[in-house]
Amino acid sequence: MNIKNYINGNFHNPSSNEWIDNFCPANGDIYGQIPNSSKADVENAYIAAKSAFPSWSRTTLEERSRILLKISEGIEANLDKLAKAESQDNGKPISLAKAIDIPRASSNFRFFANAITQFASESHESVGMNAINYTLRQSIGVVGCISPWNLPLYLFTWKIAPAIAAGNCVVAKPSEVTPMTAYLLGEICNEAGLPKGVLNIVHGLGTSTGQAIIEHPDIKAISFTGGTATGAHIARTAAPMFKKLSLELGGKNPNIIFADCDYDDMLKTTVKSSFANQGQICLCGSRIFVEASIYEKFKTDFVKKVKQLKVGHPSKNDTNIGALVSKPHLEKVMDYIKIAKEENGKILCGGNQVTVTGFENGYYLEPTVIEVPTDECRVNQEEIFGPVVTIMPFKTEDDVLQMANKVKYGLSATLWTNDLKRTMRMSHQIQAGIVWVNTWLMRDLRTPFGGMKASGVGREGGFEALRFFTEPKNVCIKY
Ligand code: TXE
Repeated sequence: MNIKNYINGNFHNPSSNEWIDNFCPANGDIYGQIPNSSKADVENAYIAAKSAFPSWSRTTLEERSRILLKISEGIEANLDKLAKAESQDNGKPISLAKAIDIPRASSNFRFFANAITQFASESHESVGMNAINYTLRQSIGVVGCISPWNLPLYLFTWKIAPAIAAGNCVVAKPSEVTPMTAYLLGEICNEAGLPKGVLNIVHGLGTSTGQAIIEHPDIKAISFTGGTATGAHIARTAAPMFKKLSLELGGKNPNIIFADCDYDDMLKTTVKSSFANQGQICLCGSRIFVEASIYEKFKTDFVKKVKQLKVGHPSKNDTNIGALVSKPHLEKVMDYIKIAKEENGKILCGGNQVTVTGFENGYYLEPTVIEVPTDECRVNQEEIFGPVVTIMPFKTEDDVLQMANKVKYGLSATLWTNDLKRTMRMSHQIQAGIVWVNTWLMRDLRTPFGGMKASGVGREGGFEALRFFTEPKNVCIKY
């Protein structure tokens, strides 16, 4: 199936008529093609967005909210179709796409449809000076949203919904590796009555199509989720043009387990936080640190549970681990397993590719647990972004805190303990944008979301996203 660009409410072939193959990770087949969009296509998308902006930015909040709610309902009504498309495009189990990805894409629109009606700005009375200041929060204009392949529609809509709720018009690009659900979203937006040009979706490679978006002189803000190296490149490109940037990048998140935790709950959740979505979530707890007194027990129990995970075709309901997203990505993850061995890491389970009968060319990999001799080895420092976790014991709270913070990333952290004082001490000192205590990936969409250090700049979520997608202007009136 061929995908098209969605520009000004219509579907278009790329102007160059150049196409990129789209692979199905479950069997390695090419099952469609996507536009290899050029600068000219991005310019067309920009022109459509620019012409839609004056009217959309003056559309009442009630009307914007009504349309966003209709998009949310449209996603819900197409749950099965979208989940199937997501699973086929990405390799993730269909059960996961149905339970998490697509419902969350719908929630993103519902959440920002409501949030925009509650968004308020400040006023400051300048006492003794007979003046009042108020802050206008104005729509920015045309903004760019660029998203990755791991949670395709989930993250695409996480950016688009607040951008258009705040009155902007958007030029968006999903990952070229997983373009399908973004393509299907276009039709849903038309059916929901989103005015033409408010959202424009261009498909293509990061280095050409994405590059044309980030270097476009009149696309004033960029919200990006993806790899840290790409984020650094975007920052370098956008800085001299003084664009507003929100960068949500990689992570190498510590999962810190103390002996006093609720053990069964911790064990069950740790399997999830290690391997959900084949470990391809920037929030996965990929470095597991376990207090020495329960280390051996944890090791045995964890490995036993991980071995029970079923690697299989994403369309099967009993599949726990589907296919990795692409062949190059599988190769990258496999390389890290090799590196782990060279660094004297001990593979406690997994480590090998899996052949799924009937789908021999799919990109399947066993969930892998590596016991590392030191926290400084590469597999403990670099983002692998696959079904691979490291484990090692720790003795004291100070030791584990140091190891937790001794990476370049700072996205999220998980703590398992019932000691309140320790919870407070640790969560205040851990270098991460998000700390989960006795849980993982529990999301309240009102909370600030993002990372520190090499995990990015800025926060999205709730009013933070609406602040990002608006320009504050102070108006001072003397009376
Ligand atoms: O991401 P890229 P990749 C990490 C993970 C993974 C690594 C690389 O470790 O192995 O990053 O993945 C677009 N201008 N994460 O190469 O390239 C690209 O087309 C503008 C973590 O797939 O960063 C896609 O739409 N855009 C992560 C998006 O950027 C450009 C999720 C992300 O792709 C561009 C994914 C350019 N010059 C990978 N170059 C997370 N934080 O969740 C690329 N793109």
